[in-house]
Amino acid sequence: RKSPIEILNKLKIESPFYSYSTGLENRYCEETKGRRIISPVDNRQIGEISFLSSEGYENVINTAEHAFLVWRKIPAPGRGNIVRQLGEELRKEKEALGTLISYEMGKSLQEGYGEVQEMIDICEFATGLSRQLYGLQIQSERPAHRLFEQWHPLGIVGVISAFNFPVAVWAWNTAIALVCGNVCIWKPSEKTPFSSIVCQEIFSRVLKSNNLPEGISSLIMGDLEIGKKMAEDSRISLISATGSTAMGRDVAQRVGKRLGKSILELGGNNAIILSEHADIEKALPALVFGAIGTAGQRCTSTRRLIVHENIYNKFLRQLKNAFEQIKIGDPLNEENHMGPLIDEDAVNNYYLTIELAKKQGAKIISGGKMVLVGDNCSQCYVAPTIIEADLNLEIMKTETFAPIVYIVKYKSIEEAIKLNNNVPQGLSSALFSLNLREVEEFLSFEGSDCGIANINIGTSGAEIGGAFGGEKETGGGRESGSDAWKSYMRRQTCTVNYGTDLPLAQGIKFNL
Ligand code: UN1
Repeated sequence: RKSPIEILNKLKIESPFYSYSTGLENRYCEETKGRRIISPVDNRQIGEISFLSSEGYENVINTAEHAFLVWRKIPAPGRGNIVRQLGEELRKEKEALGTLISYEMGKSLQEGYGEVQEMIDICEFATGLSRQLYGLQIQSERPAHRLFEQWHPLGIVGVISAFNFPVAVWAWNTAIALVCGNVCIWKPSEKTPFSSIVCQEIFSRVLKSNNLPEGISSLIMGDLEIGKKMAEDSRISLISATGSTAMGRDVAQRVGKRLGKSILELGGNNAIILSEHADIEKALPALVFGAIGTAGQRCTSTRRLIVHENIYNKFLRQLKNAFEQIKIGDPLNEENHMGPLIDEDAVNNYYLTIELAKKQGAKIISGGKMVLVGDNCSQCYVAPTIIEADLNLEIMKTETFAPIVYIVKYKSIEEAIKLNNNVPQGLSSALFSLNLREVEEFLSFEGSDCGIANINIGTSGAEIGGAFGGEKETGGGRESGSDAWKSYMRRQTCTVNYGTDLPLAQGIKFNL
């Protein structure tokens, strides 16, 4: 197996848009404001990146504006053909890129591969979509008039993505935005820059071989200051931002001030309701994967378990047992279920949350401590944690990006739904039950208030074909499949009068 450092060394990229070093060559020096990128897996330095200067930023915007004029002229199926090629290149690099994601971010190798697969899938979806950007024909109230809707590209789309899905979220946005005729500027998380550099490199290969300008897709390295700059920049028509609710609130205000468009995909606080009518054996792995997958750092991670009182005690024993079987360690070793948290700040948040829960009267059933997994590993490995909670536990309402799950008891399905909805966030939710009545109640308008509502599967691991996003503090945006593409285009309502008279709508008479 190639080491992730070797994969990086293979890619000697010279671009005006970012500078980086592989750690071995140390080409980094452009600016004082940069950072060392350390793998949470083994504490080794992967490389160093430097942030883009203001001059560099202007360069990126100008290049993107130019590229837009070329790109929008290509018919949508032609743009789809380019996105198809991106998907094909990603398929070739699935193993290498998946390994790098796992090493840089700390998710399990299987999840690293899964993330690349998600990118390939969305490229295929977008390729098909490029022939289906349908408008609507509307019946006009006036004779000899044709009324219809059509969709045009917006211009520059800014994508701000988070460390937990360092590349898939970029692909959901970029593949769709591109077939819609936009060009994209991507600001990835500064915690996982190398996975994004590889994607940029792969895509520039595709663009070059088709004689297309690089500015169709640009990469910006920077911290939140550059994110703010993008949010305030009226040359960027749409900002699609994924991250914390605090970040989204800030982005929304900056974009709102200039009346720009935004798609926000923010925090989740996702619950699974486990009914007494559930097939518990099937539910258990879904529940455990939801809680500990990506070390609890997905926005769709299962954070709350709402369990029927009749099965509560037995289930809690099973869950505790399952949690204690979780193998924690190097995520590149496929025997392990769970890797590290992203960094020491994340570990501190894990402890802080557990301390707060205790202070607020909750009981730690399992976990709650750091795990030492060997000499060559980092200090970022923690034990998956079960916290038995009172219905009113305050800390349960906040999202902590860590493998912590709260468990509470319920009596009636109505009460369980109320608990599900009783948090500020509204991303994903699930009910395990074989009882038709409660299933339909959960899915009805009186049921879950989340953007995603699942039956007999967990809260995480959504397919790309559906629209992805959530309500309330999750931000309300939708990305990925279904008709989410409409947010990446501008709608135009057109009325054509092909008659010889000029009748006015609403029957208004106006004679000159
Ligand atoms: C995220 O955590 O920001 O549904 C995205 C899922 C993944 C995407 C998560 N497909 O868990």
